[in-house]
Amino acid sequence: MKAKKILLAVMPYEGEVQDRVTAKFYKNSAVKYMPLGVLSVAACIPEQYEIKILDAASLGLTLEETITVIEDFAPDILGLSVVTYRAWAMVEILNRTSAPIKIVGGPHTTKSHAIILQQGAHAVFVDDAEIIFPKWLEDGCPPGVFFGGQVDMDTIPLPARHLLDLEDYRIEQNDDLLFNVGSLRLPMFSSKGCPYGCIYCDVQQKTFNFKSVDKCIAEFSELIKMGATSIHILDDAFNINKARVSALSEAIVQNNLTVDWSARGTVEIREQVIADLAAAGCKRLHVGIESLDDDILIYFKKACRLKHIEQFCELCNKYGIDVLGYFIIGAPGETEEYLRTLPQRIDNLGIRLPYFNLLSPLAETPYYEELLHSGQFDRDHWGDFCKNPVRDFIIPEVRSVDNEGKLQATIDDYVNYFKRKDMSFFVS
Ligand code: B12
Ligand code: SF4
Repeated sequence: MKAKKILLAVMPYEGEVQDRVTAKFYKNSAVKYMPLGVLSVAACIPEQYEIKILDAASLGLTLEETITVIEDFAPDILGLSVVTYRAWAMVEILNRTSAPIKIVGGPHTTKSHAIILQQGAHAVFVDDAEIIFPKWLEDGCPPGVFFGGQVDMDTIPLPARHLLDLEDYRIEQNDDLLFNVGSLRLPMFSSKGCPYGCIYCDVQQKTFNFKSVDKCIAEFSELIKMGATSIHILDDAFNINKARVSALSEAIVQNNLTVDWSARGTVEIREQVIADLAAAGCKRLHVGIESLDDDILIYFKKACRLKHIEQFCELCNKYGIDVLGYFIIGAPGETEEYLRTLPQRIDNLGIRLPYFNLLSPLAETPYYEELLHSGQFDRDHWGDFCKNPVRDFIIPEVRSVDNEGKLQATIDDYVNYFKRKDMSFFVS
């Protein structure tokens, strides 16, 4: 019998929501991330299926090219992995491809699953799909919405990275890279979820769920074997659990795993954790610092305060870990003085890799809800967009055009300041 064909696709960039958050400078097209969501699902699909992964975003495909690749492969089941930013491409692909069964998963389904069914999906998967997707196949692909909850990460295989061509993820050096860690920087997730509730964030899972140390070591080893010049752990909040971080660090040392690696976490003030990470060769921590003003940190509902940020930076400087610090400007109550002195204060803290964003009401975030309920938005723009996604959607601005322009120019100035100050960290 002919194997059934499954194609799992990441949406192309074309037509995506116009981003006000992140300046162009930080969206360096050389940096690509393997789509771990679909790779993790693919690893759980029984052998009798023929699987293709199409990462249209990383390949830089247009919508038309994406549709052509899908139609040429002619899958029996077409699975789309969708973030809300790319809901327009999702609807186009649902409407314009001919696979007999089309399904959708990814963060966009969390709130919009019912609508996605009306938009033409046969089935929609919410949350982790490693267990429910193979079960759905076994059950004969019924229609409807399927809730996967959080899976036990030690019971699932490592993402099926072999289904992709590594060459598509090689980084070609350019002068605007924030750091240079060789040509093959591969991501992994060691945990998912975050218990905090920062107002600008749409974190998908509130409960911290993690892989065992042994599983992480197996994944590190696999990535090193694949030729990774650097490993990036892109968790929501890597360092929530101190014992886990220290045990993993110890195991990295014991297993002689010497590779450049980094993790995405939160401000850490436990000295032993930073010391253990440094001893294990962790070179960078990517952390949402967001503000150096306690009132703004409180407004953002951040768990840390300025004194914690100072301690964290001091510890990272002491142990030789670089901080890639995310900052958000544009919060209510922010003063001219704050904006003027911010770069110098970041310098003084020894943060080598600052990354500036503009506060903007992303879909499904508490900040957006606040603007909606306070009447600053006269209607539910994101709700309307999810029901009827339009190409290049842009969320109406709550600031004046003048103020928005000034804030964007401020970010450009910051980028130039840090570029001028120490060109070496942009190219070294
Ligand atoms: C890595 C990452 C990126 C990377 C690359 C994305 C990539 N190709 O992987 C970069 C840096 C480019 C990025 C950018 C942005 N991101 Co991002 N990103 C992430 C992050 C940290 C990890 C994604 C990941 O790999 N998770 C691990 C995998 C295993 O989980 P998963 O992808 O959710 O997949 C599981 C399920 O969703 C499901 N599933 C997924 N796809 C499919 C498909 C099918 C068919 C099925 C059945 C199941 C299924 O099964 C998977 C396994 O359980 C997430 C946070 C998070 N924890 O998910 C944010 C996240 C996805 N990003 C988010 C946002 C908002 C952005 C930005 C808009 C931010 C900005 N303004 O700059 C941009 C723009 C993105 C864009 N243009 O589309 C939001 C999305 C919210 C939403 N409702 O859509 C998240 C959830 C972060 C957050 N806390 O708010 N991001
Ligand atoms: S911004 Fe980071 S710390 Fe805050 S809720 Fe989102 S994942 Fe958690």
